Amino acid sequence: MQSFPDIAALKYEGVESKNSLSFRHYDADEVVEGRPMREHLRFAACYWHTMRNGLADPFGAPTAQTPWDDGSESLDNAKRRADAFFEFLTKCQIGRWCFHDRDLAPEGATIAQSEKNLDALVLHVAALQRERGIGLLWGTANLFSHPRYMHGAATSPSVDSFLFAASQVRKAMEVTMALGGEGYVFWGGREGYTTLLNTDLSRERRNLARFLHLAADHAQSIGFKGDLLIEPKPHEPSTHQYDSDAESTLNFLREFDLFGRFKLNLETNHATLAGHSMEHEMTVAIAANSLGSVDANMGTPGLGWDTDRFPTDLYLTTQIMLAVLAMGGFVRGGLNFDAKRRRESPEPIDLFLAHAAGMDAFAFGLKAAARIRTDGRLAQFVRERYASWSTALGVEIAAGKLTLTQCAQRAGELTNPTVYSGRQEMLEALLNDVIFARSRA
Ligand code: XUL
Ligand code: CO
Repeated sequence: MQSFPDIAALKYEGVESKNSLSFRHYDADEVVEGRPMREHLRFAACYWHTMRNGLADPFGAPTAQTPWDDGSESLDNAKRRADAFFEFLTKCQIGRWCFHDRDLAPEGATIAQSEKNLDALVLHVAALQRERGIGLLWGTANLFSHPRYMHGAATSPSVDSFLFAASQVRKAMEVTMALGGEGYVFWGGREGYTTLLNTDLSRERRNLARFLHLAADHAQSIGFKGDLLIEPKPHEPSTHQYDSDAESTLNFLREFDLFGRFKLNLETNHATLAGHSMEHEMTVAIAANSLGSVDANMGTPGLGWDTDRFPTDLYLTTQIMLAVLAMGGFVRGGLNFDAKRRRESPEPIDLFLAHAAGMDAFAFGLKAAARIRTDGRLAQFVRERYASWSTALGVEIAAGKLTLTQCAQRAGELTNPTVYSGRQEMLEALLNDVIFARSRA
């Protein structure tokens, strides 16, 4: 029995199509820079927002209409939800998915019961994955909803909470591996503080590092070959989260001898909450060879919280895909729509419309990014801007061959340093031209 009987599979219909339940730009087989679009974009949908988010907000009740869900915590209901989700993935041409342990299966009264529930669901979704040819992008453990984690999980003042978190991560990692997951994510929503008045920050950071070492060692011992990913976010629900942005997370990894064992899963709305652009976060991560995957969404300018909107901004998707192409494409990561519909878009069909909007925006962004690279003027401008560092003198300084005094002596031989225009406005216009030129679309 279908959960979405009135919705047909979405197809590529080309830019002239007026059908919102089709793709205008996403043609999975279209080859861009030598690879089909599906391989560049590696789309995933998330289980939590798609299946488990009733669309409540702090002021209002849930609005989402979910006829396949009887609202109970039974295993049968959990399996029906999974059936609906996989039907949705197939109809949207989305080849991957992501989940938290507690989204998928109900928590039991004991750890053993919770693990049994999860095993039952894992068996069920493993069959769905096989039948439909769908893969798991990443799995994770929910270490933030239950009251036992109110003060943190790995960073809780209570050893008991640390132990519970360890048991959850161990299990979630093992089922992620059993489902062929390409990655395993750590997002520490409560790994931070609400007030420094009651917080030993130094101890909490050390405990977080210990936890990550234990998890990485466990991944190694069970032979998990996927990426271990940390997802930065500056705050919400905590006042301050220790993994606040790409730079602070990379610094944390270096400080505690974890660098190289973890990559980053960057989310657009988290970047903007941190006061950065996604372009900034991606550039920082790629420079450290540490970009693993992307949670594709966007914020709402003027609203100071994580609104997780579907990513429809064409500049944003172009910038993201420009960064992805520059690093040579995703290896095990992808674009996971960690996005939710507005509370005012509660119908099942809105799930399809929302994902189609995000997929088309990224397909456009991919093609625009490829055009920018083919055009070449932007990269050429950047190369030429640093030309002085390719002269014999520049190379010697960069290689550490000159002392500060020798640099000062060379400065004395100059009349005035040569400076050129950065041409930002010209470059922005150039970008507009290449992104939106109809003749080249
Ligand atoms: C929260 C968030 C999470 C992580 C997984 O802001 O993005 O859903 O992606 O725990
Ligand atoms: Co996320």
